[in-house]
Amino acid sequence: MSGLKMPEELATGNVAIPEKMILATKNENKLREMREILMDNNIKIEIISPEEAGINIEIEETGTSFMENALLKAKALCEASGLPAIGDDSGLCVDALNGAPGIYSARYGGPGLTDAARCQLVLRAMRGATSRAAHFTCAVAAAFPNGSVVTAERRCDGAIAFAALGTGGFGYDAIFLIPEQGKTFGQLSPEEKNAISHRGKALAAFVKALENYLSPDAPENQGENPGENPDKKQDKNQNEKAAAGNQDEKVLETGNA
Ligand code: ITT
Repeated sequence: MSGLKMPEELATGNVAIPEKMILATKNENKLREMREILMDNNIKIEIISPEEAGINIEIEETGTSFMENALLKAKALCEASGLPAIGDDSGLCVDALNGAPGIYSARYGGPGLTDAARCQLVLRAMRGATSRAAHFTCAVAAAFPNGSVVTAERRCDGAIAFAALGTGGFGYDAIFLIPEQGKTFGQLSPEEKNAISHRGKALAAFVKALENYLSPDAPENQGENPGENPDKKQDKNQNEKAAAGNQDEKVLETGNA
């Protein structure tokens, strides 16, 4: 991957290259993983937390999908700070639990539970289940002060282990098994996890979409795989309207792997 050009190297037609972007999260683990992954992708934009930017707002996750929530977070923080902002919404979806905990992953079992207690709740709920298939999903969205958004969403397929294993990572990592490796996310090093995780894949796609958006060389700001996603047609229309001076939101990449 080529990496984003540094601000001084890049003159773009429609938007200033951000030197800093705020990541709309209060989850330190996410912030750390995001920074690691963006660094691996050669991103030259400094990622700061709301706290580091002196902003303290509560953003209600009222969306009905990961992407809706990622956009809510990014837009609210962009509005509050006046800076380009990134939102991430992610979670564990278990087939035998009809997709739960899903978008409620952070709140599964109620507030105040530890990650370990939430893992035990999932393990208990899975007793007698015939399928242990599960996936993590990560939706990432950037919102810019000019109203544009750039998005990407990816998933990582795996299975729910029969017991919590490993101490790495956070959240449900200890019970999320990668069958090909015979290890849970909790047993992988950060580099091993990032290489295959939902967040690693979503951020790699997000970086490409961001490069498209920020690069004057890109012939069309359509994101990757234009035409492969049913949403793309709509995206293209929105981009065309935006190019024609329409103030509508400009959506540059969507889609699931
Ligand atoms: P912010 O909203 O402040 O970003 P959060 O932890 O509430 O922090 P989410 O609403 O996106 O974030 O909830 C994500 C939850 O899903 C997270 O708290 C974990 O329980 C779980 N999760 C997401 N990604 C994970 C990962 O890579 N490994 C393990 N669990 C993960």
